[in-house]
Amino acid sequence: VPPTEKKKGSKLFALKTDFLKNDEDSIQKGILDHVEYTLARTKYNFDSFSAYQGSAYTVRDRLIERWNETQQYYTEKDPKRVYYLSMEFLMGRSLQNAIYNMGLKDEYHSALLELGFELEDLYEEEKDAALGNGGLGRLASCFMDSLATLKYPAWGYGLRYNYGMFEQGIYDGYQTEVPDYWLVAGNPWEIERLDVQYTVRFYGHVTERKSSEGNKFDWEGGELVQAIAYDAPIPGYATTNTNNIRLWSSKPHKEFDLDAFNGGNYLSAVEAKQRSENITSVLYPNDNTYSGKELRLKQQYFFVAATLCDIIRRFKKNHSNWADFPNKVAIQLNDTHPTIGIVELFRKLIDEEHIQWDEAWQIVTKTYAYTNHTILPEALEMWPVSLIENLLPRHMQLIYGINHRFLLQVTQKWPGDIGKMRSLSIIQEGDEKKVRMAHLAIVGSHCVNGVAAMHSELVRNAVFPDFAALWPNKFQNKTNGVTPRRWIQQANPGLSSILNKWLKTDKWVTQLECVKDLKQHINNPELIEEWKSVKQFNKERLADFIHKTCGIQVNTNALFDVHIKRIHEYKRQLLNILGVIYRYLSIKKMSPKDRANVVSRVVVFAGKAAPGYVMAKRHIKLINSVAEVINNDKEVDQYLKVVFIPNYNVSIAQVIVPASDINQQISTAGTEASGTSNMKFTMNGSLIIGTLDGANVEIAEEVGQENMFIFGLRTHEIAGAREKMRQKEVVIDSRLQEVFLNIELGTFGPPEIFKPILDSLMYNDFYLTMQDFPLYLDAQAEVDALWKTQDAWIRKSIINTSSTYFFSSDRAMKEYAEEIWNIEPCEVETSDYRRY
Ligand code: GFP
Ligand code: GFP
Repeated sequence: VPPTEKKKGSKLFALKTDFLKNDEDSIQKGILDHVEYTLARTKYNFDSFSAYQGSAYTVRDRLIERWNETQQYYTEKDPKRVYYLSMEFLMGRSLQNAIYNMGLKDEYHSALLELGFELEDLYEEEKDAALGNGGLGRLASCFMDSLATLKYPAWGYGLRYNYGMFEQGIYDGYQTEVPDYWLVAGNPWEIERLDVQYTVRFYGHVTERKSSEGNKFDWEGGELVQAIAYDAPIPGYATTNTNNIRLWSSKPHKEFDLDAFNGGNYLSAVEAKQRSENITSVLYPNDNTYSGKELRLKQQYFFVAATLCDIIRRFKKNHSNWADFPNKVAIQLNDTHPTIGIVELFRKLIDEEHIQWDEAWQIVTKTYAYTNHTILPEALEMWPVSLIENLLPRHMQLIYGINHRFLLQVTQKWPGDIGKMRSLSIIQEGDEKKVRMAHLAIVGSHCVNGVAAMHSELVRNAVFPDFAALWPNKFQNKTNGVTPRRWIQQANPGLSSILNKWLKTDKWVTQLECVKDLKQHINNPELIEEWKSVKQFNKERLADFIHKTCGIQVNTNALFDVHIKRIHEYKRQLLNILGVIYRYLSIKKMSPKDRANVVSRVVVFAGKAAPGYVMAKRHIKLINSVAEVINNDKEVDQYLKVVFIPNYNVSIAQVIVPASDINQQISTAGTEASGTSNMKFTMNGSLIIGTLDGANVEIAEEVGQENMFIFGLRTHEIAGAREKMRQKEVVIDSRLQEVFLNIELGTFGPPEIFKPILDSLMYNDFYLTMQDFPLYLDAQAEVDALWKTQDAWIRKSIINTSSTYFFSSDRAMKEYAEEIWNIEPCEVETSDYRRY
């Protein structure tokens, strides 16, 4: 069902000068009007939440104007667009971001003050939009911000889950999961588009018809589901350009199930319809593991089927020649999750547009590009052939055809090499045949990229070496980045003021390369003092938050040592907590005189474990049990506190990151594809204690290893270290033995709870925690030593911030635009009275 076409000639540019005004009075009136007419509350008496909602609606009004103007402009200019397909967008909060990006902070601040509200308090009323698990989803959101800011004609496409990332509680030290029905708080940031709907088919059968131009295939029958668009405007910084994230929600298809109805089965007909709403019900909470659930595959297909209808509709507004498609459309696959979209576009070209096989395949591969985010084998998606055959019968036929032609290429390159064919094939043979989605993504794309230099090397040389031999030019690196708008300007107002003052400009917000000039002032005591006091302010802000959420009082003069990310064995929160235990035991043994030299620390953890990941959840329990003992031990009170902040999300990260002195990026070398919190911390002047893994390697190149605490096994040493572990040749460090002993003796609670953790280390320490432990302690000792010379520390902190240009998502997006998508900025012409 195509959306109703707009009548030709209904241009809206003439309305420009009627845009809403941005002075205090107009904003105030807008807020009050929304309180009264949208929320139906009296404007003479309303609370903070209503003030937040009223403000959000006035911001949204302004966004809609810019957004419509942008979309109209793009339609008029018809530039090549990029479509970023991602099953996850971890957007966090929107009010502050939109107000800052539109440049209306002061106006909103004073408009609200007169109504009796502090703008900053209203930010806190907003619930996070958490439609993502972790790094991958947050990356997508940072990219969206940069694309709009750089004025690229870009769209994000995804799913509108009713339940976002679960809410984590901590009870008795264990993680509990509560569904996050986020829409119950209302969502002023989305616009329901009943005018944009498509029908998606599942199951059914394929019929072959003879025709004069060869055989035709019709996919018929099965179940129909309706996809409805929900749009979230994405404002660029200081520009009219406002892009869009379009999220699909599944609804029952309007065609009534007449058979069931006539058979008197009214209720079962209703139930069948309810099932269709399940598709976009829940975000799968999985951290780098693939789940073979049919519903997940349904989500993936539903997502790309609706998205391609929309992309093709837009293309057809101005074009009839399909050869132009790759010149007007670039599609980026954020991981393999949307890979079935390759086959879906191909199917539409062949079955619906009647384009010949080779020509259709050319169009497909020129259009698609694929980003890989992990090399952990358990994360690689492989769908059983039987499942696809049942759910998407026509797609399975086409996959066989695609694979057949691909394997002919393989034979040309390696004649008679059955092994190569087997290892490269899109289909994995075996008891149960499976479709390897990563192979399909590589074969169907013109470009494959990893997300940090080292990761891209591993993708090319370790994971897919034969593909790289076949197509050496297909493989690229695009190191991740994060947006300095959210992660410096919004999260750290104190640091922003310092940058504005010392750089004598706020240009750094969009041109982060400016921050390198800060280095000139590195020895200026005034800067050092300001730096200290901003950090202090941020630490107090976090201390208040910790007190409010965990009831723990922390010393804000202590070193804040932070480890926040999904809980996973490869990220090694375990290494950290074992180190904490050692620190605790050492302090306990010290004489009062020695204790005087101890560097006080507050160790902060936050992060969620996938609900089915038993070992990760045990690590959370261990952290909390250790925290319980340490925090209640009066003897170490002033030296050590351990805090696990529950329900980690984007808005909590915005409070934690600016307050940290060091941050832990301690994954086993070769396992973390990139990491992005490492970039956020570095921007905020926090020093990394970390391994040479993922983007840490490039951060070290920019910042200098002497301004970080790098330790541990290197990637090329990992295989050897694992062999040593298997041969039982690892000598356990005596300090670690002492830690184990204390866990076994019950110092931190019933030892049987933690036995599986210790066993995992003793029998199969795959992530090499034991071998890195002594090196980790050495690095922590260096941290303590440097902390004692505060001015030297601050200088390193300044160097970190001033070396972060490369890690801006603006840089990343420019590289993608120029080297993968071949798109150009399309700046919306601005009219006079608006601020920008
Ligand atoms: C068009 C118009 C926009 C309008 C949208 C949604 O965009 O102004 O907001 O439709 O109806 F240009 P496309 O989705 O067709 O690009
Ligand atoms: C994954 C990888 C990270 C990488 C992000 C973004 O993150 O190393 O930085 O994707 O590319 F593991 P998660 O979604 O697993 O957190």
